[in-house]
Amino acid sequence: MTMKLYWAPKSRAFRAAWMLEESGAPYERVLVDIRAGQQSTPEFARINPMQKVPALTDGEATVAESAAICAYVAERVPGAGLAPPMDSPLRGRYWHLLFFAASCIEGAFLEKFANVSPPGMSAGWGSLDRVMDALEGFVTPGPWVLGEQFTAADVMIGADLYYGIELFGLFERRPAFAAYLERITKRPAFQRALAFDEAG
Ligand SMILES: N[C@@H](CCC(=O)N[C@@H](CS)C(=O)NCC(=O)O)C(=O)O
Repeated sequence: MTMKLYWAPKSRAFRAAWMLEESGAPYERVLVDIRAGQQSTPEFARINPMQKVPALTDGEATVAESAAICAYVAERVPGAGLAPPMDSPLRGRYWHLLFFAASCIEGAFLEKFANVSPPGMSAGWGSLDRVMDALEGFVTPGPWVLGEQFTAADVMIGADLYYGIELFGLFERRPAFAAYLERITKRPAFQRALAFDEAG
């Protein structure tokens, strides 16, 4: 059964689209035009009650939330090697960074988009600066966030740095981020996803 990605250009669905391209698995892209309100139909709400892209169906399975989709695809296509082996101690850092992207980088985006600075002690992501400092450590020395193996965690973190720095100019372009982005953007799967993301 072919996986179906419910997707919109220039959105968080880029993470899932790039991940599927990395996996090499066949999939179908279904455009949900969020600017035209197509996420608000009852049919789509059955796939993702949040009425947001991305969402993925795989036979009877449905998955929403971009980090969950990336982790799902990594396990669904084990031959692609996009997650550390089950017995690897790097599993700890792998899950940490996937959840960090979903819960902390999202908060950093919010600070910039909404121009708010909630008290760091109660904000789950601490502050924009704390997120940026932690991220700088995660991408250093590389080449990937787990070292030699490129994984779904790089897709989440790489997509966010690309969008945050190159597309929206929200995050500071630190030298470590620029070096990581140079590696990320050279990947053929990234380039394929970017090409259809930009084409809309
Ligand atoms: N936490 C979700 C966020 C998804 C999300 O916010 N998607 C936006 C596009 S970037 C969307 O579909 N917005 C349409 C809407 O809220 O109506 C994820 O990581 O997948």
